[in-house]
Amino acid sequence: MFAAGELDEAGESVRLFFALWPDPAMRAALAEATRYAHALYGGRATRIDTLHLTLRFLGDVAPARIAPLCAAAAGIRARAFTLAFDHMDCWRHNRIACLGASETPAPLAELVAELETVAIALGLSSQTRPYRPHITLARRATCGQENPAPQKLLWTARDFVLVRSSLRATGARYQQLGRWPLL
Ligand code: 2AM
Repeated sequence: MFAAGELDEAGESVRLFFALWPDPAMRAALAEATRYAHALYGGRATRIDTLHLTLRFLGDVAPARIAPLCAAAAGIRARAFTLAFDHMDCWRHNRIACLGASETPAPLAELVAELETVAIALGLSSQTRPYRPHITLARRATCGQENPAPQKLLWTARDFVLVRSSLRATGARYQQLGRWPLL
């Protein structure tokens, strides 16, 4: 389903994903949602500086993939869009508390499809699960019976990024490798 642990000749790999990264105003709004989710569901709140929306998780790939991924991402011509986060969710199967968007705007679906084409062209595994836009606010959450309806949060996306994730005991550390505009 995902790229399964690709290694280069030196036995190295990097964990990558494409994402939307919030601007300071959106990050502040997401910080408030995170505090709310943490108060409701407990668990480990997402560090505020790492809040994001994943577009396409690529998994562990050889470092040599970074340059062609960036070149392909630079060739994407996708439209800017506004995404409405309209509900709080707590997923029991992986204990993630998140903000969800009921509607996937057409330009977002097109961008995700373009990134899928990029991944396949580079020989990475295809994504078989349907895309569900969500922002993880807490992990190891204790999901209750009811999820409250939070205030609607609108995110206007004007660019997208390629991110490297390094897993640490204290949580993932993220490094942006490239940023490309939406039109
Ligand atoms: P999540 O927050 O729902 O776990 C970096 O790990 C980002 O990629 C996270 O936003 C994570 O989503 C997403 N992701 C998607 N599929 C993943 C997978 N199989 N393993 C780890 N992260 C994944």
